Amino acid sequence: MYGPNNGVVLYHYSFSPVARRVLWYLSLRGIDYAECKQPPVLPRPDVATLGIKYRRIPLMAIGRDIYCDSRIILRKLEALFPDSALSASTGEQKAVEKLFEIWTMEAGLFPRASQLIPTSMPLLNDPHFTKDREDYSGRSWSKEQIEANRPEALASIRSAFKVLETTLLADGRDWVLKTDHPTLADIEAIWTFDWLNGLKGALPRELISDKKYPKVFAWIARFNDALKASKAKAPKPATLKGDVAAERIFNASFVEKDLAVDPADPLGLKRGTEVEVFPVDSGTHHRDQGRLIGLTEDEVVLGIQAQGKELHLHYPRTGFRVRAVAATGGTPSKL
Ligand SMILES: N[C@@H](CCC(=O)N[C@@H](CS)C(=O)NCC(=O)O)C(=O)O
Repeated sequence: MYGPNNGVVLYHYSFSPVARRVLWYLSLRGIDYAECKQPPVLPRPDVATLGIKYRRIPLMAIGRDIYCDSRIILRKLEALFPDSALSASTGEQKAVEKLFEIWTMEAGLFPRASQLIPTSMPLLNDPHFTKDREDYSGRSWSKEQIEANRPEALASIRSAFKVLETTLLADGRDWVLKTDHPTLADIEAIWTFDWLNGLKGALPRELISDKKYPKVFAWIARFNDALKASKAKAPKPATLKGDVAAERIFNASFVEKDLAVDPADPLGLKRGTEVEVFPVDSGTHHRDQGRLIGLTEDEVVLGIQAQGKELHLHYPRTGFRVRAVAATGGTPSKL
């Protein structure tokens, strides 16, 4: 479907906890895909060659449509590969899945967790890395600052462990929606906890361990076992160099053909208007500019030109700002 390896090219690096959300999804579904491995810091010429300024990881192409942000990537994989999708079925379950997404991303659990990266980690001793992350996050990555943030971050993360232990997982269920297999709701819920558990030195075990939160730790272990089993069965991804990936994308067809700009959208933007789109939480200085071709309750789509061809860039609505290029003079309010 949609071309070789299903037309899917995932741009990522393996230690990105956000990219793992997508890797896990692809494994659990057994979807064949290609990957284009990226360095953990800028520059990323493979992405620049596509004319994309958005700097975060992961990015995913399906055909000639490119999805920026793991939240929209997961939603689109569910919609474009609907057989045996991992999504919840009832309204109540869908609400749980969505609230986990909001809790971990927008409500700040992951940014809190990233304040627990141990200062002994080699990357935090690499000025190239810390400078890059200061550009990305807009905050200081000095060791002093990280140490100063740690107690509050730890309090916040410990309380998140307690929430899971004492609510959904309290009745001993295997998966958060009481299913017989992990679903997208488990992915939405688990990734920050799993990342911290695997990050040596992030969690002081006298405070946060399988003794204190046995159900959460058992769930993490169960999830990793399920992943291992599904990975063994899933097709092995094709690894593409940047030029091959770009050629594949430029030669593909658009998988989404019915794009429209909602005439009742509160921003009042018209189809074809030149706009810029950028995230407001991190990586905010890296802004794409192009023609507005889609705007709905939950998605923004830009048409951009690169190497003489058109690409469609899709972003979630939440956490992103879209505004007409001519009207960028004013100071936008903070979301
Ligand atoms: N809301 C975004 C968050 C993406 C994000 O924070 N990605 C991190 C990697 S885990 C990143 O891009 N860090 C800076 C970089 O790699 O350039 C998403 O869901 O994709």
